[in-house]
Amino acid sequence: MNRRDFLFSTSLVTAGLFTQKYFAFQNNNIIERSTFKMANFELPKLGYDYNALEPYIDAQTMEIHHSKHHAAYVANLNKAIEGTNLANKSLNDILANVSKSPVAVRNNGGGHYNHTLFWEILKVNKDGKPSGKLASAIDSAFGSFEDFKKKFSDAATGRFGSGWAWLIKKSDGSLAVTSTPNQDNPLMDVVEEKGFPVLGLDVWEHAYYLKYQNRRPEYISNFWNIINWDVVSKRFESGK
Ligand code: MN3
Repeated sequence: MNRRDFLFSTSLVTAGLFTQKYFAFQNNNIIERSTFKMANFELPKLGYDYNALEPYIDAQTMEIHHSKHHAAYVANLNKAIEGTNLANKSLNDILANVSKSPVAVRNNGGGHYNHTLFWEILKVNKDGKPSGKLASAIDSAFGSFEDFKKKFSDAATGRFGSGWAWLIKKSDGSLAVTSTPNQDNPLMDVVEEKGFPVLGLDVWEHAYYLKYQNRRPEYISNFWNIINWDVVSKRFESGK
């Protein structure tokens, strides 16, 4: 077994820990060299079953999206930062300075962050609406909830190719709607309009094609039935 195999099997048995022992071979003996934070971001578990968002998002789409697409972003992010000085940084730190990193870090770090957020803010909630401070902030930024829905839906529909639509909290605490290509997000130092992502919608075809085919607008209009506004409110109130 070579060293790479050994590191791999070690990370399997210790999956779930943020720090791992680092071992190396010396004089044919395995010795512990040091303990440091490995590149070990993990695929988060969903807080619900793959069929929980039906009929708005089908179980097969959810399963492939989470267990294949998101899992690949995590694996490729870990591969891209392994052995670099990014391996002991938080994902937020990595994204805030992503202009200095290889494009694999940008694509896969963004992919991991964006999907983690996406799973968290989904829940069947037909005709649900924001309330409290978030509802007031939406009214002051956009005029009304209906105006916000239109602006956000337009951003999602109009994103050419693959990307995301966002509701962000800017540094002055106010809200804005933005959109980013690929797996970019508003935390990154490469985007024009920065802010804390409060709500995000994945408009990559892999997010909707099995059920909606080319009908992205229908997927977007159904999104309003699956937003967990309690989680979105918490993101708004805690996010900087
Ligand atoms: Mn996706």
